[in-house]
Amino acid sequence: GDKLPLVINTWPFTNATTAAWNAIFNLKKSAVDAVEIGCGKCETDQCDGSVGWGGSPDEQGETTLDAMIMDGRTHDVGAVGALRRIKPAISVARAIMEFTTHTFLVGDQATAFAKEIGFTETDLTSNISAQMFKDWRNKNCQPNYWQDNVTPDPRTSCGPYRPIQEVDFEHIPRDDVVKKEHGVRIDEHYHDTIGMVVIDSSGNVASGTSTNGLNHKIAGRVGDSPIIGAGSYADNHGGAAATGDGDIMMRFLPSFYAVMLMKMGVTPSVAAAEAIKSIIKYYPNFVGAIVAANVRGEYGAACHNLAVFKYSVADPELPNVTVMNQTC
Ligand code: SD4
Repeated sequence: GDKLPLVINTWPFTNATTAAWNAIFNLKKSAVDAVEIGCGKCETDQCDGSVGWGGSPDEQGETTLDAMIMDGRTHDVGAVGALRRIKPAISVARAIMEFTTHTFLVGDQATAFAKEIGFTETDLTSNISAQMFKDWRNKNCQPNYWQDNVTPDPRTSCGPYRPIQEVDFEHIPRDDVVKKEHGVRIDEHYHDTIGMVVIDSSGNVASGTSTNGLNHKIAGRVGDSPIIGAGSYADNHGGAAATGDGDIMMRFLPSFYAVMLMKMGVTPSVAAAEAIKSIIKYYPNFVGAIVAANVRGEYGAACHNLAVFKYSVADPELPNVTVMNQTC
């Protein structure tokens, strides 16, 4: 049967899948439009608190956003990292792609660009992120400066903070350096980052990601999600998108690798598995997952250190937007 168009995205973010499917299938919009609409839906819904505003405060309490969008037909890309005070990160990424000759803008200057072209500046803090920040400070800051009336200096008073999950210290090269660890919190209950691939009925591929990154990251930290070939990648053979510990994943460009494997004729499932394998060879404790799809409309996923990785698919052969369970 007809396997295209196709929408596939990380996690059971089915509202996002539905929005992208409606765009590509019913409204006959482009694959790039569908990715923007799908990821944008997650930003508005604040999917699991890990996409969009009001989640994952950094160690100074601020939520910042990472996003990218890629048109596999032209290899045109727009990406934004550590975006501050602007909510629709995927649309800012799209605007960078459409309205500039640049590829990747970061931080305050990305905000300035977004404002210049009409996006509204707004606080990204929610009651939830404010509380998360407060709880984290209460647990980790020595001394308890805001209660003890000590000079507030979160940079020196709060670190190094504790990992939520044990990390692989084998790979830290120098004993005399204490690495600041972020809390890797990805599991079935913390579905982090939307990564989406959309393929239209003519085989045009687009991909994108949107996330607020990791809880209590050092301010200025940019994850894998906006990095081309890490967070996602698309060309005229297929597309892939990743979720998980971005500080590790970005060292391997897993989305690029999966797409290159598909280009050489490897199935999406095997390509995804190989991309994950390339990471765990070096980082066996890595937590993450990847989805992949080719222009024939075949798709697959792979994951590591998750009980099960759920992802969402819509295509003409499935009756509805469907949540798939990938075991690791
Ligand atoms: C990041 N990959 O910023 C994202 C977040 C994520 O599970 O997917 N966490 O590292």
